Amino acid sequence: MSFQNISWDVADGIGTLTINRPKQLNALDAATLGEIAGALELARVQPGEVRALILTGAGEKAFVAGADIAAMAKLGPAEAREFAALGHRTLNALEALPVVTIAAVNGFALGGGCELAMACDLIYASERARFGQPEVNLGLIPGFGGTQRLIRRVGLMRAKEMIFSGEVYDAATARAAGLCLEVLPPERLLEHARAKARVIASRGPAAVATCKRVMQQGADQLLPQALDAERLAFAGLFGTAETKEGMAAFLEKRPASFTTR
Ligand code: DAK
Repeated sequence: MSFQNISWDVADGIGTLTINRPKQLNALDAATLGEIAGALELARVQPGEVRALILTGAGEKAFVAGADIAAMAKLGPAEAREFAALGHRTLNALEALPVVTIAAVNGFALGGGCELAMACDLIYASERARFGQPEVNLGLIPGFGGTQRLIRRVGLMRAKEMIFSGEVYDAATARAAGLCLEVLPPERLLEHARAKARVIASRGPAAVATCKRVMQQGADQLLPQALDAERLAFAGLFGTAETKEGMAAFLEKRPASFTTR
C-alpha cells in the first residue's frame, strides 16, 4: 500500500505513523483519514510484526491542526455526515487496535488532532504542544468524538471549559488536566515515546492486547460487567502458548520469549 499524506514505518516491532501534510499543519482531510485507516489495518493484520504504534506529525509545528477546514468548507450536510462517519470509523479503529498506541504530540493538536491523540492509549507531549477543541470558533462542534472522549480524559467540567471556550492550552496545563502523561523537550519526545513503546512491545503481546480490550471496554461499563469481562479474559489466556511461556520462563529463571500476538 502506498501513502501520500502519511508515512508508515515499522522497525523492531514498533510502527510509526506520521501525518505528513506539514504545509497544512497536518490537517486531516478524507484522503488522509483513509490512509490512516489503511495503515491501522496493516498493523492489525500483521500479528507480531507491529507490537506498538506511535502517531506523530511531520514538521516542527503541528501534530495535527484539526480537520482540514478548506475541505470541510465545501461540504453540504450529507457529505459532512459521511466525513464525520469516516472520522469516527478511523478513530474507533485506532482505539480498538489490538496493539498499544502512543500519540507523540509535537505541536498543535487542535480539533480533530486533539481527538486523534485522545483515541490513542497514551499521550506524550513536547514543550511545544498545544491542545484544544476550537470548533466553536468555526461554528462547529467537535466531530471526531471530542465531546465524548474529552469528558473521559479530563472530566466533565474541564471538558466543558475547553469545548465551550475553544481556547488553546499549553502542554503543562494539558498535563495538569490529565490530557497528556509527560511533557518533554521537543528533541526528546520521539525517543521517549519509542522507549515506552519498546518496553510495552517486550511484554506478552496477547496479554497486553487483552488488557487493552478489557480496560477500554470496562471504562464504558458498570463495574460488575467489567469484572465479568476481566474474569473471562483472564481465563481465556490460560492454555495459550504465550501464557505457558510467560509462567514457565519465570519458574525456569529465564527471560520469556514472546513471539506471537
Ligand atoms: N485545516 C486546513 N488548513 C489549515 C488548518 C486546518 N485545520 N490549520 C492550519 N492550516 C493551514 C493554514 O491555512 C495555512 O495555510 P496557508 O495559508 O499557508 O496556505 C497553514 O496551514 C499554516 O497555518 P497558519 O498560517 O494559520 O499558521 P499560524 O502559526 O499562524 O497558526 C494555528 C497556527 C494552528 C493556530 C492556526 O493555523 C489555526 O488556528 N488553525 C486552525 C485550527 C483549528 O481551528 N482546528 C480545528 C479544525 S475544526 C465534523 C467533522 C469534523 C470536525 C467537526 C465536525 N462533522 C462533519 C460534523 C472537526 C473539526 C475540526 O477539527
